[in-house]
Amino acid sequence: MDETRLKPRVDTRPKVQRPHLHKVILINDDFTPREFVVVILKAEFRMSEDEAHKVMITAHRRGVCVVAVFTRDVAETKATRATDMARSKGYPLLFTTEPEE
Ligand code: TYC
Repeated sequence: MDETRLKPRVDTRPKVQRPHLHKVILINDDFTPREFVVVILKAEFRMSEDEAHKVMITAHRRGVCVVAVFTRDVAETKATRATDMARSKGYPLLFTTEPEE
């Protein structure tokens, strides 16, 4: 057999793409009660009391805090739902999203 002949090589690796992830960001304000922020974080982001309190206090002290990372649709839906929940109670609490690098 002629060993110098090259076998055709077919790349069989699946060309899968990782989904682009987006951060949900909690923004501080001067009016929303701390306990209400904790309630929203627990309800929409399934956080424990401790986790929710840490995220709330970080946003309170630093101005913003990353809540979690999701695919774009999920991040936008959760940020909108959480913001709307606050609006329905008359609070200016705001959740935004931004793409992760
Ligand atoms: N700063 C608010 C207060 O002192 C509490 C608060 C924390 C509001 C985090 C928004 O994202 C926030 N009542």
